[in-house]
Amino acid sequence: MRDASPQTIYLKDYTPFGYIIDAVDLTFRLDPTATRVISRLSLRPNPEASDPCFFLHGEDLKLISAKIDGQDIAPRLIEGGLEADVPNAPFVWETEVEINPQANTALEGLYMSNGMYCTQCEAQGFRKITYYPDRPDVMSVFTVRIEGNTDTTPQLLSNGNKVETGALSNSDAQFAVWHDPWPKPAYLFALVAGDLVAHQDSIVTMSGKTVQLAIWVRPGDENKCSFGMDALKKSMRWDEDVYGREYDLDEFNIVAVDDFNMGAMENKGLNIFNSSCVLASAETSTDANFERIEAIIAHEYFHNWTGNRITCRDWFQLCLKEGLTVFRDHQFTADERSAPVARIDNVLALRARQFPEDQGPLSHPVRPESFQEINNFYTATVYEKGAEVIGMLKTLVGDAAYAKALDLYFDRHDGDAATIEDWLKVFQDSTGRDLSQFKRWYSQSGTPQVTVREDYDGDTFTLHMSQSTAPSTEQPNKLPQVIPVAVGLLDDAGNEILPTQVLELDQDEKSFSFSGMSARPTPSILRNFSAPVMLTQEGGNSRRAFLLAHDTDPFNRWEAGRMLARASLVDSITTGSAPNPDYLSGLVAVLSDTTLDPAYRALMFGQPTQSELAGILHESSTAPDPQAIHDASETLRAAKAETLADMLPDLYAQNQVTGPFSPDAEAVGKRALANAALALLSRQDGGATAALQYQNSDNMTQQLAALAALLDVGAGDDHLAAFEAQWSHDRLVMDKWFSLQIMQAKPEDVADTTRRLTLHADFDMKNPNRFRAVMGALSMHHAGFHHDGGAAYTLLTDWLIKLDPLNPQTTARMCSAFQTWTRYDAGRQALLRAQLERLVATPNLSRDTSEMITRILG
Ligand code: 0A1
Ligand code: ZN
Repeated sequence: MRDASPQTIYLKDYTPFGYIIDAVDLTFRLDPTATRVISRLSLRPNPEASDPCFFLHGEDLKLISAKIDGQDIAPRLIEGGLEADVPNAPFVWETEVEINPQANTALEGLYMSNGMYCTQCEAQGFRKITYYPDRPDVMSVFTVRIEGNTDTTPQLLSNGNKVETGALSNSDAQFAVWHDPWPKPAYLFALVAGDLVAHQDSIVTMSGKTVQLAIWVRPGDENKCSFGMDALKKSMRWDEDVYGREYDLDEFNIVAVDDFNMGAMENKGLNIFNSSCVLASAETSTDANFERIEAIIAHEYFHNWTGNRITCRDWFQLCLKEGLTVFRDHQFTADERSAPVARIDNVLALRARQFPEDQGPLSHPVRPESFQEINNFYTATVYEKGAEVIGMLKTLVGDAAYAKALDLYFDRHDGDAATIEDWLKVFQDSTGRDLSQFKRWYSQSGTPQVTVREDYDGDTFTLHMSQSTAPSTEQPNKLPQVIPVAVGLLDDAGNEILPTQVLELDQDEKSFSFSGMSARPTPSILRNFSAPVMLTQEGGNSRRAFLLAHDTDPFNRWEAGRMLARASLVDSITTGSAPNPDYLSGLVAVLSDTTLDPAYRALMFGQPTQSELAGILHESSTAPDPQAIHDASETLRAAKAETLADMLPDLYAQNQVTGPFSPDAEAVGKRALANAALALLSRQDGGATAALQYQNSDNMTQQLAALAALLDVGAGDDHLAAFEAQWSHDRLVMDKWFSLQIMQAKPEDVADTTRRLTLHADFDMKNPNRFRAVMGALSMHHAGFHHDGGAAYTLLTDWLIKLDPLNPQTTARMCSAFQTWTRYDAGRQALLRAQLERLVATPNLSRDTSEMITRILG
């Protein structure tokens, strides 16, 4: 949406809408370029509102007619919508508008993807469909009639239950009527129409009701639905078992769409998925894809209660539904797969995506207090940190109290558009605990820094903890937050002498003592990553090596290895020293321990990302040198390959999975470990084992890992061509082909490789998945993106300028590639600033992109 003077919207300015909508009746007459939408709203004045102004949002709509109680009227068309004088009594409002789905490349509102009609209404897309109070606190009961061509749109889907279908007289068209009995805000509205086939199933819910389930896909994709369907059924059962939540309609539909800005959308009874987040097969999907699909299906399903039955009063409360739903999908994954592995994966994602956000110019509280474009706030802070905040609340009140509070939340707020205040009050009322300090987790931005000092007097061991959070422009003085710090104590032999306890650090400084210690214990601090903070502690590398060998907390054991690797890398980068031998020998010990889960051992192979290292150097006031970081990371990998040389062939061989492919946790773990070994093994054997694996693989996990290993050692060109020939018909697999070449390129070749790929016939900038596959890989290749001269900065900016008029949302999201620009040396900063200024000066730049760049420039 183009807007000459972007307006800032504030949480403090909330006022309720002046009218209640008792019922919404919509009729769609589908046409690719001229769809008619007839809307009939039954309204009455809202007794709780003080402002009777009747304003309806509307964007890019051609108004055909408007009526009040059947009488034609002429509403005032103003920027962003219309106004009208309406009765101070119940009345019926009707409009007919025309819209052009085919011209809608922004993928917001009603648009077309491969000949199929599809909607995306969160956050503010419904206003591109019809005039409506497009705000989440206006909830109503929707009935939707869809009329479409029988040949091109044999399937007509919307929210709720299908109540009627039929042919339209004297034409080749048909109709379907859908009724959703549950009041919902407009952002949960959905419509899909097209030539689709269904993978169908059913489930009997906890109260004995049968629900029809379907995953709708384009013909040809029907063999890629069974994994998603199983994930859906598991999610439904899990929500009954763990949260007592039952599904509430007669049917549940999922649709796969190729052109979609995000991962998926929880529209009531009709979830719409980016096809990359639902379609799965052994041949085309990696294990990581399977795991992601399972988590996203769960996430969208769980929204049925946390988001749909209880929604948000306004968009500032986004974390109310997203933080809680991410937390629930994390719990689900931990239950379905391995809890420690799931926790490590979550923390890796948090550090990779949320920490940089919190430490840079895009930092904002979990509940922001202002925005220009809400689509820019679907962030790692709202989602991932929002989930961490719920996890801390659960840790602080305990599992039983959490369960009780959630029951009260569902009882008290079912059907409401709620706030964070409502959420916290539920916990206060059910536990009696004062949560006013805890609330700062929602209002203060930034990652707290926790420092721990130790004291031992021969009997009492004391942990002196302190916390601080760097000031930000809006919040120059951050107040102490309540931080649950899970701690255990170990003796010299690694025995646990104090099992995990949760210490509450709720002041700037606080000490915790443990008496009766006959010898100085070793603390294991922040177990299971009990709070989203950065921790500084005593003990250095010898402490880390000890914990890597002995910690009884699996997260902290992994973390000790990670911190050793990190320290080794930082030393190499800053002093040129060789990789730390304690890290390498500790790794040998852990990887040889066959009692440990293969998936967990596979994670032990990992080392901090180059971008993470850049952040750490910046925090310690050193401008990161991307090439030096790259070289040190490569040297460490080479040292690992050498140190582990004797064990790699065995690790590889012992973790081969036999029998038919399955993406279950055990098989996934073994493949992850074997492929981690393969990556290093290739450095010894020049890619011979990888070439064999490539040739023999019957699944994408093996094929792609082999191809990556071959490219890594410079022996993959033929395989790359073969891969393209094999998969050129499959969009999702070709996304991998595009990304991998950039990710595996040498830093000096990254910009050229990317430029070459943008000239490939299959590079389609209008498809967000393809654009992200290429431009996302460019921006994530740390040393390549920041390579001397700034060619990659210019290339990315060129493409953002091209995409913005077509798809502002995806453009704006990609701008976060620049969020860390102030970390770098003056030369790079000047190059980056020049591109940011070129971007922001682009005529007619979207509100989305302009807000992002303005914030990034600071
Ligand atoms: N609510 C969805 C995410 C989502 C948000 C915005 C979208 O379009 C702008 C689409 C999806 C979720 O959390 O899964
Ligand atoms: Zn969500």
